[in-house]
Amino acid sequence: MIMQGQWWDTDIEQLNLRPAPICEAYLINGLAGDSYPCSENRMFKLKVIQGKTYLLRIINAALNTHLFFKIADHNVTVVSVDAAYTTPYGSDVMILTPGQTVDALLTADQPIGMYYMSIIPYLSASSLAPAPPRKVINSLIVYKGATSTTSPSRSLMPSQINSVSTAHRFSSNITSLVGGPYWTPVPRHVDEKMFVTMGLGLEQYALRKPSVLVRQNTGIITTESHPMHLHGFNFYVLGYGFGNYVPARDAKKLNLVNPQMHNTVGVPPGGWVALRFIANNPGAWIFHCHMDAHLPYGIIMVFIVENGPTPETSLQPPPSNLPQCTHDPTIYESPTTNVGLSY
Ligand SMILES: [Cu+2]
Repeated sequence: MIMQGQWWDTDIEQLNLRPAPICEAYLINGLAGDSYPCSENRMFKLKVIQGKTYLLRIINAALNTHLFFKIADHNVTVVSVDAAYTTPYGSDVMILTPGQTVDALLTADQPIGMYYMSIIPYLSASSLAPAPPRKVINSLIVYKGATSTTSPSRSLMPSQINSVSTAHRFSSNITSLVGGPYWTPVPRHVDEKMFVTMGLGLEQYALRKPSVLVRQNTGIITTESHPMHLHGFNFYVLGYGFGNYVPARDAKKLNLVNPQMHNTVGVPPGGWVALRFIANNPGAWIFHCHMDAHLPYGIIMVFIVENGPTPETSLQPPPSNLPQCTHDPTIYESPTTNVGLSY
């Protein structure tokens, strides 16, 4: 498990300020590693045996930053994103948006030694200042038999903080594993189409009942990749693009064969994603940007998915033994509608 995170030397309440303050450091499994003198000897180490293959689950738990992830001298094979199987995809670098997970196979096929496993922020809104610290944060892959005097092999990280093309290449090349566990074909019939725009300084929502939506990322302050996360459902990502979505041009390029399945998708800066999902989970479900500071800006909305025609497609009433709040009925009343809310 590789957990990417952030560390602030500030009151946590300050993180609600807009724009959110820049973090002091990024972390791998809670450790900032040797990029800072004070944490030089506190670096996550993954011990491996030459020739063996390991399954890494990488999680971006950072509050507001996409992160590139790379292992020196090793390629990995991505097998799942957001816990949905993918066609095995070999890559030397990956991008994770806040809240995203990637599972990847790592084969220890290099000479016995030590290799940096590193992250660095990706900021697609490059015109925004101040920029986060552009330090590479390291952890280590340590082969059994490696001597501690060996200096680790370094990763060549994407050179630009706004390496949009590197991020886009990784994101857009993922496809789902057709016929794999839990795989379901993308529905061809669409009941409702939706077009949703979003951006800093501009909010326009034109909503109807869910089933398919094109999400258009616009902005009058700056364009930026917003990691949009949907509760209650996985969705198919049929396509990504830059600029405006033009149905006559873009609709025929959508992937209806093996589109990736996600619950979080990074909308390209100034671009669009085409999503499709089946509204088969009644309740009230939030669809929001996974950068927490963008929620007060308004990049959040709720799908209210109504009950279907049968008991199997309807939300059941709460069980009779569900604890009831009794101390102040003016604050809480027993649910009268079959609506569930998840955070
Ligand atoms: Cu956002």
